[in-house]
Amino acid sequence: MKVEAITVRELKMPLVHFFETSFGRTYTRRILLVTLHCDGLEGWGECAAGEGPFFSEEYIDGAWDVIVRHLAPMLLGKTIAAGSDVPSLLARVRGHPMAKAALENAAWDAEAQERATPLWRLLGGTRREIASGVSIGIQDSHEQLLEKIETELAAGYQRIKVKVKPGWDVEVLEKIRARWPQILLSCDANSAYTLDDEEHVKSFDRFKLLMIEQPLWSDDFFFHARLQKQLQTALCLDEAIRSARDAEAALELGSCRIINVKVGRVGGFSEAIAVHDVAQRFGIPVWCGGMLESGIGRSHNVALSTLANFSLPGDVSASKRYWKEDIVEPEIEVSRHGSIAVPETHGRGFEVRREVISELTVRQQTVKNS
Ligand code: OSB
Ligand code: MG
Repeated sequence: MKVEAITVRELKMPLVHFFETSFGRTYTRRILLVTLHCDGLEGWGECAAGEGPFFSEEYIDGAWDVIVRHLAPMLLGKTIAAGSDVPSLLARVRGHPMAKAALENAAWDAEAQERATPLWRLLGGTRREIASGVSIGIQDSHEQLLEKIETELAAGYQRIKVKVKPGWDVEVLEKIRARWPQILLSCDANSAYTLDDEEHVKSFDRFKLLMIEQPLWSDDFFFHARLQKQLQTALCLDEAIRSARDAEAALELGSCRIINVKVGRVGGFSEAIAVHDVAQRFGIPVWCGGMLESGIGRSHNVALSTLANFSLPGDVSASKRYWKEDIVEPEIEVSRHGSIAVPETHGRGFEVRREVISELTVRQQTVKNS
């Protein structure tokens, strides 16, 4: 496949309901899409970067700039045989994993179309159905949170994850457990705690959580290992794992017993598969995280979740939880038993809705060699 041109687009997509984490509240997503034009094929990718540099250093304006100015020129005019050829072509740029992932994943997306095979199969997946959980943000009141949980359980979701931070944790978990003693429940702190909170976090053990996600600093393995030794509950790392090498370091140190794999955070499908493989070698389960993606990123998350060691329910949930109207067809849907059926069709298996995309687009630029 020769990369003839690359289009970047920013879409403005209001969320059905705001999403709040320990680092802030989002009402409207700015979605960055890239399209690789190669040999008459279009591969689509989504950059998971947030509106601001709060989950990680990356954010949409920076990602746009590094893609247009540095990354796209490294691919333009190149002939690539596979999505897995892309990381080495982009390696000279340090960091910017979410920007790189958008391009690499678009190349895998195109490759799956060219080979007339489902993307999930190309990635090495085997699951025909994936288990779906939900991530529920911090709400205006405890009642509002309990109502949301009730709705999601009624919809069939297999695991509830709630966001926590100091002041929105023990009391909340107490109320959830009082009402639903048995459900699969986890919490995600997005780095809201420090070592001063050790005793406090240890008190979460009584809630029999499936895991506590990323309680400490976003770049730390060492103190998570120390905390893990003090806890009965499994720790799960999200922010801290940016590569397969990180996964290996974390697992050797004992920093966590579960890993959240986000394809954007680790820089694309190749590295995500490598993280999956490292965890599998250590006997550690992984699950697929989400970044409030549109249908493009969401469909890629579905494909990734079909790999064998994605054995825990992920944060990959239905389009309608986020969007009034998604940009793919069919939209991502979840069964009454909380699972997503993996499409048999070639490529990503969810077609782009061009009219909806152009209605939502607020800026667009095509980069090509003159
Ligand atoms: O830490 O998993 C996270 C959303 C934005 C940034 C970070 C995170 C999240 C989520 C939502 O938890 C997952 C989703 O439903 O897409
Ligand atoms: Mg997280």
